[in-house]
Amino acid sequence: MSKPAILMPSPMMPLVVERLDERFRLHRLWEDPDPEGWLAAHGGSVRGLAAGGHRRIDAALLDALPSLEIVSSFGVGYDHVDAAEAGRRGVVVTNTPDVLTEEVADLALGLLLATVRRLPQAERYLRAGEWLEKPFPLSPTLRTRTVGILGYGRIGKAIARRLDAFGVEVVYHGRRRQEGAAHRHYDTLVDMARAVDTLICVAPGGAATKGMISREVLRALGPDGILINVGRGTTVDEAALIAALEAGEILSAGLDVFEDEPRVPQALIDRDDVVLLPHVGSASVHTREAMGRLVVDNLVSWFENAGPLTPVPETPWTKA
Ligand code: 8YV
Repeated sequence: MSKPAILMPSPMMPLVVERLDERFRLHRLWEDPDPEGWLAAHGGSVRGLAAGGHRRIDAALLDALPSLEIVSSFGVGYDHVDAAEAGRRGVVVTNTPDVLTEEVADLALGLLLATVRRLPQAERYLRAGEWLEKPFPLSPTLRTRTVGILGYGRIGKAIARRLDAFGVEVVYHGRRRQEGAAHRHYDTLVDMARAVDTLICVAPGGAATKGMISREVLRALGPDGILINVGRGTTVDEAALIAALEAGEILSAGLDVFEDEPRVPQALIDRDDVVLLPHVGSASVHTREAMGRLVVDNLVSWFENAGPLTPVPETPWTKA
């Protein structure tokens, strides 16, 4: 039997490309001189799709792939995949949960500490020779803070566990109160923002969370407020965030994700009081390789008729 055809619309890490190449007929669409022509001629033969990068996997692309069975997406967030549309067409979507939970939680704590204690600013100060003149100014503290988590899922809980160990009070907002949760729940984001001074966003992207962290929420966080975002840039109204920082309505922000990556607004780059990272939450060799292996393993498992390993909720899998 011929190997199933797998389409890779945009570049992925070498481990994924090499392993898929061994087992499947892999087509690297981004290297094709005429991607549209290739899709028109061969789209009908594609049975699996390996999705990395942020090219949208939407109805238009699915239209070109009538025999598609599975989309195996890199990353726990899959807002670049129209999973509901895939589900309507009987196409399974998988993501890479669990393998990155602790890594992203580690990064969130690092970014929180860096932002509160102004670590990058302190390091720049030393390198500039300013320590020779006078000590670095005293920083704000984590000690008096209450942290509100938006997105109390696997990563949110891993962050909460770390904060528990740090002796910091944690609360959360989600659509529903979670049974048996160790932390207090708030029904609305704005109520939680009023009650805390530090907001950590781990929420997924997409239409449901777009712009949720609004000017109103930032104002509710208050002048000592610190926003940390390791979820998706789209969840924060970036223009409102810049305006709130400029007006002194919040103290600072630590951001790993942005609305239009890799473009970061100059107004943020110009500010010395924010900490900005290039979307590195899961970006260690160890964790990215584990994510890559899971992308491959989902496809292998599917084409061995063993079902998907980690289907997303929009395309639940029940064995026929
Ligand atoms: C990846 C992420 O950087 O898993 C996610 O949802 O945001 C990150 O781990 C991203 O998906 C890579 O494209």
